[in-house]
Parts: sequence; C-alpha cells; structure tokens
Amino acid sequence: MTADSARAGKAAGPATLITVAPTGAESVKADVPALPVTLDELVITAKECAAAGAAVIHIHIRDADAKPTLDLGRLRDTVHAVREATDLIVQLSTGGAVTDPYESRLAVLDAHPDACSLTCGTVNFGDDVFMNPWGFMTELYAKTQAYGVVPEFELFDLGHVAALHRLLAELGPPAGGHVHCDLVMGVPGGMPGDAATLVQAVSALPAGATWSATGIGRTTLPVMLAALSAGGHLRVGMEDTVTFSRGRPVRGNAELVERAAALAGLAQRPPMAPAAARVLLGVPDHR
Ligand code: KMH
Ligand code: ZN
Repeated sequence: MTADSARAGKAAGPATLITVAPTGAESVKADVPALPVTLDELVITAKECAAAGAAVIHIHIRDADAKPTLDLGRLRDTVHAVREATDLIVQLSTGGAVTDPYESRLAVLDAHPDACSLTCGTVNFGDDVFMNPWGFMTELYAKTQAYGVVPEFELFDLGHVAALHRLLAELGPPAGGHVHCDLVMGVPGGMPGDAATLVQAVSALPAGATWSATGIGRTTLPVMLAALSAGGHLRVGMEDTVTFSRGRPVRGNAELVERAAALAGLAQRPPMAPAAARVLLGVPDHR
C-alpha cells in the first residue's frame, strides 16, 4: 500500500482523523522556543503537519508579544493564510485563554473558520477555572448554527457529556449535521487520562457521534493508544504536550503528528486525508 492509498482510506480499518493543536494559550514562548506563535511560524507548522498526516488544525493565535489574543483581524488573516497554504480544516479555538471574556470568544466566529471548538461546561484548569456556563454555551452553539461553522464539542469531564446531550436536545443538530467530540483528558481538574475513563466517556456519547481524544502532558501516549484501540480519532500538538519523552522537549508539532500517524498505521488505521475528513465532519470546502 502506498502512502497515498493509505491516506485515501484503502486500509484494513477505518482511517484515523488526526487533529493538530500546535500552539494553545498556556505555554510561554520563552520557555518553549519551538512553539509556533507568529503567522509565518504557524503556516510553516501547518504545512509540515499536513504532510505528516494531519487533517484538522485547531488554532490559538498570539499577538506581537507572543501573548494569547483573540484579535479579530489577526484571526481573519490566520484563517486566510492557513487556507491558502494547506487543505487542512481550519478550526479556531473559542476557548481562548482562561482570561478571555465571553464576547471575544463569541466574536471568533466572525473570522468565518471552517470549524470551531465548543467546550461543554466549566472545569477547573490547574489553578484557574475555564468558564463555560450554560448561557454562554447555548449562545455560542446558536451562533455556530447561524454561521454554518461546524463545532467540535470539547469534553473535559463526564458532566460535559451530559451537557452535550442537553444542548443537542434543546437546540438541535450542529451545522454539517454530524456530532464530533474531542475528549480532553488529563487536565488537572478534569477527567483523568486513562483507558478506563476513556471507555466510560465514549459509552456515554450521543448515538452516531464520532470522537477524538487528547491526553494532556504525560497522558498523551496512554490516551492515544486507548483511543486507537477503541475506534477513536486523535488530537496531538504542543497545546497539549511539550515533552516528547522523559526529559526531551518537543522539537516541533510535526514530530507529534508523525508519531500519531505511525501509531495509527500500526493499528491498521492510517491517517485520513483532509477531503475525507470534510465528508466525515460535514465541513464544506470554502476555498
Ligand atoms: N486554553 C483553554 C483555556 C479550546 O481551545 O476551546 C481552553 C482551550 C479549549 O484550549
Ligand atoms: Zn485549544
């Protein structure tokens, strides 16, 4: 089998959707020099990760001082530049940083990305609190429906799964018609990143939903292996992990995608091409 036929999905099992989350809002550039924080760095990373097997890019951006920002002009430029340079599905974070106000997080959709994250509840987040009260969730969800932006439901805890059921019951299906979730595991304050918890969370998801899983920090490998064995998809990247192995910093996002793609290949579930991912998630190609 060639790499191309594998990416086209001619494999023994269902192909694996790989999302890369290259930057996040928490790491500091001075501490993590390989973190992509400028638009040029982000575009280079996006190209490398697409070549390595990613189909979706989950984007947080930084300002001129490398601090997290939700500046709308910068977000628009980012969506445009990543679309020009790659065929990746462009998913903007509406989570931002824990300090971002709700209005700025809602305004992210005005950059008209293909997709966005939508966290289904408040969660302790290390020493901070990541706020997602019901009123904010419903307003954001209604805006994704109005704008035709496909949401990915971020689930940091089992209670978030219950909130997702309530959201779908009260507001109806998402843009694109398909429910896709991301289990974010191992955040201090959220659900632990282990196989038993992953199985429990997956068993509670809405019927027909697809899912990926993300293990923060040292839970990245156990969560990735559990997700592959349970039929899930993968999210990796320096938003979630800045250490490749004990004592060895990540050199760049592409090596995290390469490792995920290699493990997916071993599981006979090679990386899914962006075009197939668009079909799976119901994301139109706006380019
Ligand atoms: N940075 C976290 C506070 C998301 O992107 O939607 C929230 C987060 C989730 O990363
Ligand atoms: Zn994020």
